[in-house]
Amino acid sequence: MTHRNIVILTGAGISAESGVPTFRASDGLWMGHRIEDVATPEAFHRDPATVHEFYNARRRQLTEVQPNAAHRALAELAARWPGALTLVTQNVDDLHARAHAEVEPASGFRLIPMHGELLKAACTRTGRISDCPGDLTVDSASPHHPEGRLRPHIVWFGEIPLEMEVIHDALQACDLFVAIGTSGAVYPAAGFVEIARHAGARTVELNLEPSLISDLFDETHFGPATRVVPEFVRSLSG
Ligand code: BJW
Repeated sequence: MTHRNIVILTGAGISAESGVPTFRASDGLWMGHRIEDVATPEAFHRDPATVHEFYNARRRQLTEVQPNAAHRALAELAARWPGALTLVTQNVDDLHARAHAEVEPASGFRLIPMHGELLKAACTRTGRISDCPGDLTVDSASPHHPEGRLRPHIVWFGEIPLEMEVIHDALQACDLFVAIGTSGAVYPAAGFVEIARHAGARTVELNLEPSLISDLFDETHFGPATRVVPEFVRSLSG
């Protein structure tokens, strides 16, 4: 089957084999934290030091991990794909960006980190974004406002994910939608498959095991991302 416009949605599962933990492990804890203690604006308001420490630890961990064969297969696809290829990631690590930096993406490619980026910070007064290679504390001053502080550039529960209009337009225009390594537990990302279906796209899920929304896909391929993603990419004619 020949496709032209592709949207790929990735979740924590694509980075799991690089050593980045996924969110919904069996013990219900996420790196020792309950999700509501660290990933809401209310949590940051109540206890900013704990939230900073959680994201500082994850930011430091980025120096110890590398893109894996699944990230690299998508980067190679982006380099050769003649149509539009929109890679939407829910992940806040920089592993897609690093894989794509190793090859020259074709002109129709874009990467959208819809839940933010660990290596960026936002001004609490203006919302303006700056690079954030190191730790943040409650005293980290914003370069954008004299009274501003810095918060992680992360989309927490109750906040609106980034670039939603661009993503929506890409979903409406796609003829192939692929979801990789995501549980289907968090919206709006979990609803993308239905938008793509209504647009007439072929929908494919690649996951270690069935997700909460596997039934919504035309096709499912189960196995570790480092195996099933390169296999699927090889199957696409461009
Ligand atoms: C492998 C593998 C291997 C493992 N190979 N696969 C009630 C009903 C519906 C919605 C809501 C509701 N109440 C509230 C909401 C909305 C809420 C929501 O969805 N809540 C749910 C809990 C129900 N959503 C929001 O608040 C969002 N905002 C919003 O809706 O705004 C309104 C709006 C939207 C649009 C337009 C206008 C207005 C914001 C959501 C923010 C999510 N933030 C987080 C944390 C921040 C980032 C961070 O700290 O890292 O983002 S939550 C967390 O979950 C993180 C992830 O990006 C996200 C998704 O998780 P993901 O990636 O799916 O990971 P896991 O762990 O769940 O799954 C891993 C998968 O990998 C599994 O399937 C494994 O099988 C697989 N896997 N190893 C392949 N080797």
